[in-house]
Amino acid sequence: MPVTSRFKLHRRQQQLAKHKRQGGVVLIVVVLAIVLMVTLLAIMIEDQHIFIRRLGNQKVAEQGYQYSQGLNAWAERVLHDDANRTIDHLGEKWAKFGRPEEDGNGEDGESESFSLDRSTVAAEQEGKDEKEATIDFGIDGLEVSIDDLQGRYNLNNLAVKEPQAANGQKRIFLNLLGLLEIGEFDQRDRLHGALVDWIDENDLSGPNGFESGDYGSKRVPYFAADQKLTSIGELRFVEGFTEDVINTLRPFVTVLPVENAKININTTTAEVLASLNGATVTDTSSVAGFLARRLDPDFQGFSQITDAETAIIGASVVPSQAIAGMMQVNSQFFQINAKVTLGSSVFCMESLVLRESASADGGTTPKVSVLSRQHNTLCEEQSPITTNSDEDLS
Ligand SMILES: [Ca+2]
Ligand SMILES: [Ca+2]
Repeated sequence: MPVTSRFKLHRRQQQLAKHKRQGGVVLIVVVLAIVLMVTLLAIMIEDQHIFIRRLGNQKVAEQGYQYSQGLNAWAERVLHDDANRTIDHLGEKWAKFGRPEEDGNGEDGESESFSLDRSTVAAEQEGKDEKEATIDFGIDGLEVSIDDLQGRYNLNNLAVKEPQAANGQKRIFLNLLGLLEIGEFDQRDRLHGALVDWIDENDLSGPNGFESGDYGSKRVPYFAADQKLTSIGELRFVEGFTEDVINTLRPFVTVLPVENAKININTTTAEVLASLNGATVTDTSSVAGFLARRLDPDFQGFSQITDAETAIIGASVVPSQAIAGMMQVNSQFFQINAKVTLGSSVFCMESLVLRESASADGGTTPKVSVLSRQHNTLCEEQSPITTNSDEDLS
């Protein structure tokens, strides 16, 4: 074979080998590119899922908020339309609003009007057998109720500065702790001292007090609020107020933006009413007996406080009087509780509202105004005391 041909053959063999190598590299590149694409695609799909989920959550939160707003507006209207603002009792429409009536057998009856499915009602009214088509709003449950906050003791009353009034509030608070069996004698004094120091504007520790200097030496230091409480939950920061203490107190106390809130004897409990005694209270039976009059089906609300004063005097073994100026027969502060259930999500809203009494000159009826609002996505239980039933008093 001539030299030229051998050289050509050798060159072709080299080119073939080169092509083979290049083919291998291309294959690896293609495989890598496919792997990369699949990975990117998987990440994009995952991102898309998260995005869709987030959109869903936002929609539920927004829907829950809007429905809660609607329930609030409805409840405000019910409070506004209460014909008699001089007497407020548990037989009135606002107190029954959203709460199922008992059917006489001790079992809950139908709730008044919370179904959006009007077809059954319409069919019954028109004697039709067939159900009409209904719109699915995607709502599993709408719950709303109104609590009278003046059935509870306002902890911010302890902020009052005038010495005689402050002593009266201290007596009420200690009586309430005693009746609820919270702590021993000296522990109750410490709870009172710590709470007063938490609320008062100064930084001087009072008797049994606990001020910013004391909170500052804790492992995680903080300052005392030195202002009125804004929520019951804030008590967790006050020295001595353990979870047990707070949970026991919760149904009987409230925090209102005033320091002179009176108790409505038409909606309160025996424990709170008996606490309004100038001496140490030992027995709530006289007060419970008085409040049992509310069970009368024809009860129209107590219109004056003299009998309540007599019952309170009977709650103490030593001669004593009811704390002056702490009772009334109507209320200005209410709480509207709204709960919306959308599938597996719940949305709760609690609004503190002020409804002023109508002026004596018969001028325009003051409207109901929202003072504060809390969204509670965990829907923690806020056990109300102003229920329809007074059974626990009997
Ligand atoms: Ca009323
Ligand atoms: Ca203080």
